[in-house]
Amino acid sequence: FSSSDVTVVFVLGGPGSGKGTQSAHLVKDYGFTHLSAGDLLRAEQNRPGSQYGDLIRSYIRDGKIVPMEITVALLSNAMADALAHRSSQPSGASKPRFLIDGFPRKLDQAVFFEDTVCKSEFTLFLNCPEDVMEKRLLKRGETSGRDDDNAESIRKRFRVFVETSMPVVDAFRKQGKVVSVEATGEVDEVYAHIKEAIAVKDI
Ligand code: UP5
Ligand code: MG
Repeated sequence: FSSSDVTVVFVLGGPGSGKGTQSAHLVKDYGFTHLSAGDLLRAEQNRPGSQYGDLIRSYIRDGKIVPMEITVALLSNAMADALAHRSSQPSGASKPRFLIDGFPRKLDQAVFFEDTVCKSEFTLFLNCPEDVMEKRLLKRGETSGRDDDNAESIRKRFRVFVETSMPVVDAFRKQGKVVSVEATGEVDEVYAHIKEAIAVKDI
């Protein structure tokens, strides 16, 4: 994909910072196609006949980052699918826009994706302290059925986020490509901050 044909915005932030929740709002107001790397991996994990099911399950439970070949293939297939659907519709004139949530989680993934799939326009970073995120995830864990919404997996996810994924945000920040938003308040309050912060962006 060429960034002259599609717009890619990454949504990054710690586990439970609200990436999925806020992406849903952005889809409604800006017509983004939302692609959650974690959701795509969970779908692949549960797809009958997938050769990666067991691998993905064990990586996610341990909060480890799944080898990027798998994740990037899932993402670029989902982008191609969305574009194929779109071209059969009498679409508007604007470029297709993708919100890619929870990816890239490692520096080499960021470089690989931008070199081989598409350059990102910017990264929306949801900044949230661990105690707030932990509370949200434990609460969700009461009903989510997610293998990684338990105290031990959450601890591992936080560590991987700090050690491995924050460097991605820092690298994009050095390129002047990060919009950072405080993600601690109520959902609507955080969303209002996001809208304000991205108003200056050409999307
Ligand atoms: N909630 C949200 N916002 C709130 C607010 N403002 N106030 C109060 N509550 C709020 O929100 C989490 C919970 O908090 C929900 O119950 C929500 O209602 C509430 P959500 O919007 O789901 O937050 P999100 O940041 O999306 O949290 P998520 O748990 O999805 O983050 P993770 O980054 O941990 O999960 P993800 O699915 O992206 O990845 C899971 C695993 O997949 C990774 O650990 C890794 O093992 C693997 N993975 C890869 O290997 N590679 C990838 O590229 C991606 C994932
Ligand atoms: Mg999510």
